Amino acid sequence: MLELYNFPMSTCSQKVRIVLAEKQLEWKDRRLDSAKGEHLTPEYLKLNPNGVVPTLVHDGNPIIDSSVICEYLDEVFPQASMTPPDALGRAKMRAWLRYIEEVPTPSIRYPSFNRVLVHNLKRLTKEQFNAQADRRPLRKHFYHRMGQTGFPKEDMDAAMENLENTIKRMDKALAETGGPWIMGRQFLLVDVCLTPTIDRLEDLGHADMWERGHPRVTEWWARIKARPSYKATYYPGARFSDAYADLMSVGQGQA
Ligand SMILES: N[C@@H](CCC(=O)N[C@@H](CS)C(=O)NCC(=O)O)C(=O)O
Repeated sequence: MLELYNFPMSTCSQKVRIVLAEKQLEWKDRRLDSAKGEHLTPEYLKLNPNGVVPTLVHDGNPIIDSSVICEYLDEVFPQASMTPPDALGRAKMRAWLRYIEEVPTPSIRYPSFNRVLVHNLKRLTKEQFNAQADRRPLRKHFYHRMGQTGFPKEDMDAAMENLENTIKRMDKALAETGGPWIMGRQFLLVDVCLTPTIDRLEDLGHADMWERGHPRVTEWWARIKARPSYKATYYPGARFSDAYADLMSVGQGQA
C-alpha cells in the first residue's frame, strides 16, 4: 500500500502527486493540515524527523524528501519511466534534480510566504509565533527571519533572481535539446520537479517571467498543463488562488 502524507498546496508534495498520477498508482491521501501543525506531532515526526511534507509510506516503510520519493517510485514502479535509460542521461537528470533542490525549490518559498502564508501567522501573539517557529526541526531560523511581517526585500530580490535564472536555464536546455521536454524527447523527473515552481509563479501572477521572452518555456508549460497528471495534482484547493482568493486579489505585495 502507498500512503502519501502531504499538504494540498505544498510544492514538494505536488512533485510526488504528479509522479503518482503519471504512473496511475493507487494511493491513500493522508492530507495534513499545516495550520494545525499536523506535520509537527510526535507521531508524524517518527515518520519524518524533519517535520516537513511529503512523506511516502510504502508497505509500512517511510520514505522522505520529495526528489528521493520521486526516484523511488520511478524505480519500484517502472511503468511510464521518467528516468533516462543510460547512465550519462541519469547523471544529467540527477544534476538537474540537485539544482532544483538548491535553487528554485527554496527560492519559491519567499514569494509564497510573503504574499500568502505569512498572513496566517500575523494574528498570533509574538509568544505564539516564537513557539510555532521554535518547534520546527528544519525551519526554525527560516521562520524567525521571516517574522510576522515577511522576509526583507533583499531576500525577496535574491529569490526572484534565482527564479529568473531557473527559467533562463530551462529555456537554454529546451533550445539545446530541441524539446519537447527539458532533456529532449522523454518526459522525465526533471520536468516533474520543475512543474510546482512554475505553477506557483503562475499562481502568484508571475507568468510574464516566461511569457515575455521565453517562448520555449511557455510552450513547455502548455504541454505540462495538457497532461492528465497536472489536473489530478492541482485539484480544486491545491493552488493559492483557490484557497486564498481574498489575498490574491489585493495586489502583488512584495512578491
Ligand atoms: N527537502 C524536503 C523539503 C520539504 C518541505 O520543505 N516541505 C514544506 C512544504 S513544501 C513543509 O512541509 N514545510 C513545513 C513548515 O513550513 O512548517 C522535500 O523535498 O521533501
